[in-house]
Amino acid sequence: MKKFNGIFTALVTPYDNKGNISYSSLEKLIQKNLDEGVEGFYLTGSTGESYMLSMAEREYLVEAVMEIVGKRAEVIVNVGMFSTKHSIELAKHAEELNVSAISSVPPFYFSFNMDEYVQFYNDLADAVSVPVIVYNIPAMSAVKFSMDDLTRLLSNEKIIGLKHTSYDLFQLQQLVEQFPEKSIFIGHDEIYLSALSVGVSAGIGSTYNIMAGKFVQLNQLFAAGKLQEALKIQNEVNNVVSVLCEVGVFKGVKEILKLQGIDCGECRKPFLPLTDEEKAKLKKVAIENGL
Ligand code: NAY
Repeated sequence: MKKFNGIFTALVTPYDNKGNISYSSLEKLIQKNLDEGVEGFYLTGSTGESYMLSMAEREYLVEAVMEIVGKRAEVIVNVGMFSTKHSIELAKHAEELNVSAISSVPPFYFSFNMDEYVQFYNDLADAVSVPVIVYNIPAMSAVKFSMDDLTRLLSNEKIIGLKHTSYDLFQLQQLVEQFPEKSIFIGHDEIYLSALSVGVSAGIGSTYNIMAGKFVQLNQLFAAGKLQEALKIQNEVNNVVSVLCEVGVFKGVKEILKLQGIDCGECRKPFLPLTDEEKAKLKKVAIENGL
């Protein structure tokens, strides 16, 4: 069974000045992340504004990223949609492009029962030969998986892992302990070091776009047992995350990327542009924390 380790940047979707996906900014963003040592990319997740992209744009983005990345890194694609049919369509498209794995949020808007969610993931796994990763994000999907539910899901051997975008460290520890062969990703950057302490060895995050190097460093320091130094880095990360959460994470990440020389445009409406005051706060915290 394939097991993923390391840092996976949940890419923002860069737009040009007409609001279309910008290939040239995507190239710069990918190169920056590779230079900082990431293992791979997570596409069309929350950070990638997936639910504000059309199906065609989601497919184009995967095509563009695969062309740019080549064999230099792993690529995981979120194919979450409202129905199984459309998720399978995106999954098949991603499979044709030879992505490393697909991932999916549980179908949302309508509330389904647990048998329906489990069937959704099994259908997805049956439809493609690439591995499947469950995207657990209760705050956005409003679907809360218990350990029993996750055990049912992970009993399918084609479901090789889970992206845990939750602050529940107890559930995270149980997952890592009970499923050592599966890839368990931490999806909250502000508890990255805590996740390492319960045995996690992979992460998917939005703030990696602007500071992947700090997470690579956290892995190295943790492996070397230098916990005080690791905590110092995590605290720097969290100074930035706390301002990002205040102004809106994806808008804020794009603003800091602009300061770093990569113009990704603004997040799509209904997100509103940042105010000058918010931009100034971001600039200050970025400088103070070495970005
Ligand atoms: C996604 O799909 O892009 C992700 O889930 C990436 C992980 C991010 N979670 C969310 C909900 O966006 O990086 C985190 C998050 O932005 C960060 O920890 C701040 O809370």
